[in-house]
Amino acid sequence: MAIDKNWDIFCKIVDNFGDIGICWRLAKQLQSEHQLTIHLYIDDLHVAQQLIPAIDTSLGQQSIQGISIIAWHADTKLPAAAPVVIESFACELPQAYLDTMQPSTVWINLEYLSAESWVDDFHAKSSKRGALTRHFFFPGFTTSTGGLLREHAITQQQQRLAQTPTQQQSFWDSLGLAHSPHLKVSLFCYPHAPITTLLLAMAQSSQPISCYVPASSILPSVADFFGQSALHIGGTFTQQNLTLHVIPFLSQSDYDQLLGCCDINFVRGEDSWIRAIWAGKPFIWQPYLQTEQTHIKKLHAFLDLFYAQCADATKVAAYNLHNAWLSEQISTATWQDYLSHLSALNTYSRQQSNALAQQTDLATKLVIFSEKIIKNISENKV
Ligand code: TRH
Repeated sequence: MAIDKNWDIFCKIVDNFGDIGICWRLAKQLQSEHQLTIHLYIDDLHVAQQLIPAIDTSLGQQSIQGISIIAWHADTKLPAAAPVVIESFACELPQAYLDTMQPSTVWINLEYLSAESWVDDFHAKSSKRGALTRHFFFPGFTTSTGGLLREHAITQQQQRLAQTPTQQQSFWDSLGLAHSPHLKVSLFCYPHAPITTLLLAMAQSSQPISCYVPASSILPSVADFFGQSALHIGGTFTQQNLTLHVIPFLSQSDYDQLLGCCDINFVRGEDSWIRAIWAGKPFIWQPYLQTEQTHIKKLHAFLDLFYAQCADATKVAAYNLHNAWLSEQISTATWQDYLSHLSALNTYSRQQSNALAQQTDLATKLVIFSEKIIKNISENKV
């Protein structure tokens, strides 16, 4: 049975860029790979504009890359609900919109990603709200979950980039930078990470390192390390074996290229974490800080899953650097030990990336899931 082609996605920007980063990527993939018509409701166009520079913040509605983007405020006039509605990250649909939903409306709450084992049991459960049914869709790393957000061509694109020096050169040219022969590290993290200790460990590395920092809230810590009062985009700073470049906050596709062109990527939150996996390079993930040490449980669940087949010494080096990144300092020895396993980590990360890319992706699973619900409703099974 053909699924109805109109989907609405609601995105509330709670903090940072993860919510809009994921909703925008999902909207584009549903439109381009599944030929759906997407209306994306966003509550903060100013933040969204950093990821989608084409947004005109003065407009109530606009079309960008085939997606209809709607400014979502308390007084936004909402049309009747689409047949399929994605409520991202429990953002709470407006009452006026809920009032137009039918028992047949497919209402899906898209949850945050976690590698914890409980996700397998909670994925695709539902609860009733009056005559409506709300389905809980959990992204994840196993086949029992909702899968990972992945455009069909991304892993091939990243492999092509890794094998094509001219393509890498064009990327560095676009940033106005020379192609460095040194070990290349990208750094995107939360400001509470032990940034200055990482920079010191890199400066004291046994090999030269080029570090690329997209402009974000960590610049004051980086400035401190280099004894500067502030840093500007385009600035280059050197200490011992470390050369650091402050680059602009990139478009999502350029950020993918940065991840693909670097040898080690420090990533955070949810979306950059998944992108680092598809880049197929060694990466260090900093989870979003949560109460009750939940972020530490999430980190360990992921490390246990991702490094399950990894040789012991390499696995220990990866765990140690992740744990240090979550603590108050990274020692030069921990960093150096990670570097000594880099070749094995590189091969292993590429294998894991390829293995995870064999699973059905999140957008496709969402489409299959909605089709199933629509079919069940039409056959009166719910
Ligand atoms: O910005 P984040 O910290 O978002 C977080 C997480 O999603 C977290 O799970 C959630 O609870 C919280 O928000 C509310 O990290 P994340 O998820 O990696 O999102 C960053 C986005 O920014 C991602 O789409 C990649 C993109 N990005 C660029 O487009 N250009 C850049 O230069 C950089 C550094 C990132």
